[in-house]
Amino acid sequence: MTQSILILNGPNLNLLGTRQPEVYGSTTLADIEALCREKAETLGVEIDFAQSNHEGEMIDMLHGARGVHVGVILNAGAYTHTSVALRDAISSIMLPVVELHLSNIHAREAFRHQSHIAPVAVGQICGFGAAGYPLAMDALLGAIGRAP
Ligand code: CA2
Repeated sequence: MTQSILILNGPNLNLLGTRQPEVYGSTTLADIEALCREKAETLGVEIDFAQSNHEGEMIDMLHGARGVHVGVILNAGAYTHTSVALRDAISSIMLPVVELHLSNIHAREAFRHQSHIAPVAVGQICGFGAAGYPLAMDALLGAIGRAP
């Protein structure tokens, strides 16, 4: 059976490409989804590409990933810096999670330097804009032992 990856995007990422292009680029979330679908084809995997502005809904999606997806790529947006609940959800699902950010969160405001996700993620990719998504797909498959 074809392996599947959940690519989950958090709050405000639906607005990509409409505001703050100097920080997040001019690529829209639909462009990023297309990029991920192209990459998925070359890797021979399926993807479920999702976005939610709601913490509880993101937790439900993470819980639902068990037994369906082989791992998760998570851009949790600002919840990265605030949500112990998302961290606990990641710990509970026993699936590899790659933390992803468009911007380099370590080069920005101090409150963005802390991630509740990082300690329970297999790794973090940040600062490469939309190109980080296909990088994260390679990294996740590498982490589960399915090297490109
Ligand atoms: O760099 C990233 O990917 C972030 O996860 C994006 C979050 C931010 O809170 C994190 O610190 C880093 C914010 C996403 C907001 O996206 C917007 C898009 C267009 C206009 C305004 C916000």
